[in-house]
Amino acid sequence: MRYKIFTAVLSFGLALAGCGGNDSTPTATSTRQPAPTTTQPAPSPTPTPTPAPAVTPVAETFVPNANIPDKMAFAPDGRLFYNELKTGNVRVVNNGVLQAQPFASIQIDGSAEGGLIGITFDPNFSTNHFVWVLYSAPGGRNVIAHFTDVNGVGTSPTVVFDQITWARFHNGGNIDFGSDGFLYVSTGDNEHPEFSQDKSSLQGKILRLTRDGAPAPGNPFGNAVYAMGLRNPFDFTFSPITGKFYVSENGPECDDEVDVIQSGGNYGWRPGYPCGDTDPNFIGPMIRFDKPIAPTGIAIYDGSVFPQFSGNLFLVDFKEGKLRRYPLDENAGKVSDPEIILNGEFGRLLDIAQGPDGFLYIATTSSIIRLVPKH
Ligand SMILES: [Ca+2]
Ligand SMILES: [Ca+2]
Repeated sequence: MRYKIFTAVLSFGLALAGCGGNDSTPTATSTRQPAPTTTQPAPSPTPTPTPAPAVTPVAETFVPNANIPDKMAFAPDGRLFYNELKTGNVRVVNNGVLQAQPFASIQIDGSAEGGLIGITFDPNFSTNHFVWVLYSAPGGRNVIAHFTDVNGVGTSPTVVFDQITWARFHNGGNIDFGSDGFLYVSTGDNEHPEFSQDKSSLQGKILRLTRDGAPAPGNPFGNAVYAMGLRNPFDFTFSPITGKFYVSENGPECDDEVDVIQSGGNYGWRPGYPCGDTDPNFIGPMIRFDKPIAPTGIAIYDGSVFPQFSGNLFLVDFKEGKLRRYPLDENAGKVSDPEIILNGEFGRLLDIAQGPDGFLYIATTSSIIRLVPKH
């Protein structure tokens, strides 16, 4: 079977306005000035930092047939793992080839928004070979477990945490380790906004756990909860530059958001939530969308392949199939207007991740594509 590889050429405006070049020739030439009587060294021109030229990206197919690849993660050795949302299979792409045998086949409840929803690698993967997953198990719980990677096969499944409930809708979520070595989890409110404001509920939250599934030391409320007031936080990422924590939050018929998460923060989702909320008792979003886009995957770029992307925040969405690139000022906690890189031509989008090769990988509902330099 031949795979049809297609390439969509994307148009980009050069973001190099104001590059003045190396103007090292002095131009002041007044003839009335006396010639200097002493010889002074010419002031050395201040070197003008020259931004690396922009590299035009093009989208190409990487995995042509993928079965709802809900979340992706790169292993430290460069393999791409992804979750098939509704089959419970964790799949592996090794050197560009999708492996026939799944890494793991997990028994899930894939009804409504349930399924295999989270994946990450243990920070100590090189020694313990743990691949961590979050999935909706039969019986109504979202379960965190790890498998041990033995030559591309997941062995020794071990459930670490099974106290998150899942509901047909507003199911969250993802898992990942922070630079503090603890495991973070995003959870949906299960269509109960009051859960999001209840510190004792694990729903509508960011959780922070030890590898054994205990509340991490230093958590703000003395339990597993790290941050609260969320509705349906699909994905999150830690900035590879600052470690700051960004989450994609799905609002009601308004106020899809990107939030910057801090310990003990309350992000405002609650019963009677007003669209465009500005209540100062809650932490407002860094990005807010008036109309629903259903934000999904989120990533911050620190690769060198596309110099003009450095430090930018990337967000994909389910409703419009857009890939947005935001210039991001992490210190100010602000973004500038986005550039739309993909605009629905690949259908709904689920996740985005930077590969070890510096390319950007994007999960659609039926494939994995990637942005590579145009040749
Ligand atoms: Ca909010
Ligand atoms: Ca992701």
